[in-house]
Amino acid sequence: MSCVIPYRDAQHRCRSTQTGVRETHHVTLVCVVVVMVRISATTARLSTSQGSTRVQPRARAVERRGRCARTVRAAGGVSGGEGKDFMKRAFERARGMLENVGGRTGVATSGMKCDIDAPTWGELERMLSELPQEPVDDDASDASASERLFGTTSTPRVKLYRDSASWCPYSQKIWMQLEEKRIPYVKEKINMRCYGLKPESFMKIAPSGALPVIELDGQVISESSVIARVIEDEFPEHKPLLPYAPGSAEGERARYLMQMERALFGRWMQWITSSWSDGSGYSAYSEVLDSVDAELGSGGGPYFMGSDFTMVDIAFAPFLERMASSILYYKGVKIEGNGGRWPHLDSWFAAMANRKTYRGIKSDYYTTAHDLPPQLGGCAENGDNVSARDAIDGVDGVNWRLPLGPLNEKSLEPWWGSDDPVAARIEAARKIVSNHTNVVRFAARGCGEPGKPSYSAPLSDPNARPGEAHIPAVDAALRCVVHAMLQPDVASVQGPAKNAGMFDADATSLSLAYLRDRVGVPRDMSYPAARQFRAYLNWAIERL
Ligand SMILES: N[C@@H](CCC(=O)N[C@@H](CS)C(=O)NCC(=O)O)C(=O)O
Repeated sequence: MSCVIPYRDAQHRCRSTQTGVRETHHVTLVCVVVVMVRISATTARLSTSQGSTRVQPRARAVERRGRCARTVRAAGGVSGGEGKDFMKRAFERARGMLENVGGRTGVATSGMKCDIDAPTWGELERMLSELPQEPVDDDASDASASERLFGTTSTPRVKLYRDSASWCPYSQKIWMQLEEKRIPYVKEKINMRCYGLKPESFMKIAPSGALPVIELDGQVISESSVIARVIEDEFPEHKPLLPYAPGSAEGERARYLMQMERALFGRWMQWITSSWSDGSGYSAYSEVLDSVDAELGSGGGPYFMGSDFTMVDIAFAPFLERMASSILYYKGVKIEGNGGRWPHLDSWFAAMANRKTYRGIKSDYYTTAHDLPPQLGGCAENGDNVSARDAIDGVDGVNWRLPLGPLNEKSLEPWWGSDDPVAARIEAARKIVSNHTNVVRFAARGCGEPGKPSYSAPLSDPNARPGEAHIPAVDAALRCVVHAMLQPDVASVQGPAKNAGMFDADATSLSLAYLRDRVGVPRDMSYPAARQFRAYLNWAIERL
C-alpha cells in the first residue's frame, strides 16, 4: 500500500499501487528537448571519467569542479590579465570536456545491477487525476502554451516567434508585454543558433535569424524595441504600458530610466564577461545599481514608475533577473536579497514575483547561469563565487538534496511567490507524466551517444541518441521518482535497490543525472517544481 499525498485534502485516502509493466502511452506534449550550457566544471556532472566504470555523478562533479576552478584561476580568472583569450580558452576547455563525455559510445558500466519498483504510468496518471486540480488561471503565463487567447474566439492578429528554450531576454520582453496587455497571440518556438538549426521557414521571413519576431496581421516585424512600440500603438484598447504624453515629466522619467537600464546592462556585460579588474568591474556596476535602487526608492515603488507597472519594468526585468543569477554565480555577489544593501530593488523583485505574468516567464538561477555563456561568449568566474556557484549547481550537498529547506525571501533564490512544496511536486509530476515517453528517451541520452553535429551550447545536443537498451530501466526509474514525489513522505517509498535486479545501475544513474541537469525554468516547469524534481532525481541517483 502506498498513499498519494494529501494535497489540500486531509481526508485523502490511501490507494494501492501496483508495480509492473511499463505502459506505452504516446502523449504528444512538447518534448523536453532541453539545452543547458554548463561551461567549466559544471559539465563534469555528465562525465564518466576515462576508463571508469562506476559513476558517482555528484562526487565527481565536486572533484572536477575544484580542478576546473583551479585551472580557471591559474588562467587568470582571479588575478586576470588575459581578457578575452582566457574566456575563449575557458569556453573551449568546457567544450572539450563535453566532447570527452560525448566521446563515449554507449556506457561502460561496472555491471552493477539494480531493481526498481514503481507503478505504471497509467497508475501514476490515475493518482494525479484523483488529486484536486488547481483551476486554470488565465492570468498566469505558461511557457508551454502555443497560443493565448484570453477568452477571445477570433484568430489572433499577433504571431510571436520566440526562442524555444526561453533563454532570450529580448523575446521575454515581448512575451511579457503581450501577457500584461492580454493581447491574444499564437506562438512559434525557434531555436537559438547555439542550440540547433533554425527552420528554413523562419529564415525566409527573418533572414538574420534574430529573435524575437512578430507577425502582425501577417506583416513581419523584428527588433524588440520596434516590436514593443508597434504593439503599444496598434492595441490602444489594451492596457497602455507607457501612458505618458511625450515631453511630460513622467514621460521624461520613463525615458531616463530606460537609459539607465542600458547603462546598467553595459556595466554588467563588462564585468560578467571579464576575467580581470574584478574590483573595478564591481564598483562600476554597483555604482549604477545604487542609482537604480535610489530611483526605485524616490519613485515610491514598488515599480519604477511608482505603483504603476509599465514598460520600464519590462525593460529591466529580463536583465535584472539575469544579473541576479549570473553575478551570484560568477562573482559571488548577491544583488537580490542582499540584507538591505539594495532595499528598493528587493521590493521590486518581490513585487515582480507576485505578478502571474512574470512568474510564468521568469527563469531560475541555475538555468540562467548556464544559458548565458553561449549567448555572451563566456562568463568569467572571480574565485569568490565558489560556494554560491556550487549551491546553485546543487553540488554543495544541500541545495538539490532532500529534505529541501523552505523557499522564502531568505533562500538562495528568494521570491517565487508562495512556498507550497506539495503543489510544486504535483506540478513536476504532471509535467513528466503527461510527456513521459519523450522525457524517458531524452533522459536515456545520458547513457547513449552524442549527436553529430554538435552545437555551441555545450549541453545542447539535439542529435544525441538515447541508449535504447536502457530505456526500460530509465522508464522505471522515472516512474519511481514521480511516485516518490506523490507520497507524503519519501521515506515510505522504496527507491531503486542496488546489487539486485535486472537493470544497469550506472546507465540508469547517468540518465537521471542527464535529465536533472537539463530541467530548464520556465521552459519545462516552474522553479519550485524544478527544485523538487531535481532533488527527487538525486534521491534516486543516490540509491544507484
Ligand atoms: N536588438 C535585438 C537583439 C535580439 C537578439 O540578440 N536576439 C538573440 C537572442 S536573445 C538572437 O536571436 N540571436 C540569434 C540566435 O542565437 O539564434 C532585439 O532587441 O530584438
